[in-house]
Amino acid sequence: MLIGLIFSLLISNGFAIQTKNEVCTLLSICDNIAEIRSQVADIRKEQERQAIILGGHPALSLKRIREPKALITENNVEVCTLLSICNNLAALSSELADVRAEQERQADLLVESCQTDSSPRPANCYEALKESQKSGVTEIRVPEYSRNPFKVACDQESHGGGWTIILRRTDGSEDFYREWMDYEKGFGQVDGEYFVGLARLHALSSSVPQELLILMEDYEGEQRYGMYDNFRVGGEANNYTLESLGNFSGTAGDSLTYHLGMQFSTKDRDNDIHETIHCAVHFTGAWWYRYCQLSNLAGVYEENSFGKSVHWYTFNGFYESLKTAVMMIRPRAK
Ligand SMILES: [Ca+2]
Repeated sequence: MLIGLIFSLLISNGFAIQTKNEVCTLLSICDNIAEIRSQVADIRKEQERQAIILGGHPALSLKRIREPKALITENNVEVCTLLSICNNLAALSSELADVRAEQERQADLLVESCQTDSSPRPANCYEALKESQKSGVTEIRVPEYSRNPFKVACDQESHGGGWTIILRRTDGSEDFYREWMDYEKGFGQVDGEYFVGLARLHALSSSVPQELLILMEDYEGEQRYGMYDNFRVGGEANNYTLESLGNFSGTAGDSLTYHLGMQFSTKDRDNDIHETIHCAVHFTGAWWYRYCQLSNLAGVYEENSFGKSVHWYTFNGFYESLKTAVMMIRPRAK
């Protein structure tokens, strides 16, 4: 009791040991560590805020930072022992390593941001078409996504042109059986097989109503298409739900309206409504699976087993894979 009173008197002048006269005790060490950890936590909060400012799309930029374990509580009720000091120092060391890694990442982002290319860019392939750009790879800037432009492929011939290609299967060169993070960011070669990425797709389709065109060809050379007149994909918060499709027209039949209202699923995210099957794993793809699918354009190329292939049920059924499948969008004509 008396010792406790003496300790409390000794440390009552503040956390830090500021003068040589102050006695260095276990408690004062614990208090100092607690104060340092609290300051590190403040720095991490500030880093999270800056990550959003620097990174553009927060879901892609904000590295998940581990929550520190509170080995010393705010009111310091934990027993202050050599063991707890060692544990706290270990935690502090790990937290500082995280802070440093994040600081280095943000420095890279800052450099990139200072080098931002601010020259004008079309916002999509329809604008590129108006600037007389031909089919092929072009750079677009979508302010809702990022200040920096990114590359997409444009189809300026089919159905009047102006189409931004969002998914393309042509030769099986790219692996489409991938995880959520890849589908969110996009992957592949923009001059070949690729997926534009769910975050970009949301940004592209959320500002202006879009038409969706799907061109498909089977191995007999038969070509069909499907068009929807009001295509929109939701954001990260609802797992990029297929929010709108509008009316269907075309020769391939409608194998997508079945998926309307569904969230996107990948092999590591089961967002379908099938209670016993993880559709993305079962059918080796990634899609707006329901219970499970009528279309699977991100399925396995040249695969011919039930449901796993690149298929569009009302064109080629559930077995034989399509030779080509291209999805593209264009701002809807007013
Ligand atoms: Ca499921």
